[in-house]
Amino acid sequence: MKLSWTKHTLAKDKINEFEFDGEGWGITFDGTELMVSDGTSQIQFFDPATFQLNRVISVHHGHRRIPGLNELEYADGKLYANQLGSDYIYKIDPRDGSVVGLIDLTGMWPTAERPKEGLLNGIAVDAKQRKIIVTGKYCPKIFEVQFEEATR
Ligand SMILES: [Ca+2]
Repeated sequence: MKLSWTKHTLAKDKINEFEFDGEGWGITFDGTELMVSDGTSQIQFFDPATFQLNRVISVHHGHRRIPGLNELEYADGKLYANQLGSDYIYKIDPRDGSVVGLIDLTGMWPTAERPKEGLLNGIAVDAKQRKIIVTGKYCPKIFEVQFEEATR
């Protein structure tokens, strides 16, 4: 898997690239490290300047690992990840991989309205506004989900 990116979303010149073993499913940035998912329960943390693998966490709730982690978003000290095959978004402590919250979107986009390949794998988090914006593959809608709880 080769990742490359541009300095700005509108820029055309690639500024860097690196290769790593495995698959790249989701990526986000906490201001210090790049966090990359590969469809398992693991999240890899890379230094964005050297692309050195700093550490790996295994996302878990108690003793149970959470597989299928896909799209990632970082906000307000927490990592958010949707899980392939469910309508869950896990809220994760990126320090140790422990699950600290679950956003259950079951029923928001009813199965009967979905194409076979449809899944909720597009997320953006606005922790300050306590909102999550969700869409997905073949999803004709964008949902705005308001948290009731604080995100801390
Ligand atoms: Ca996103």
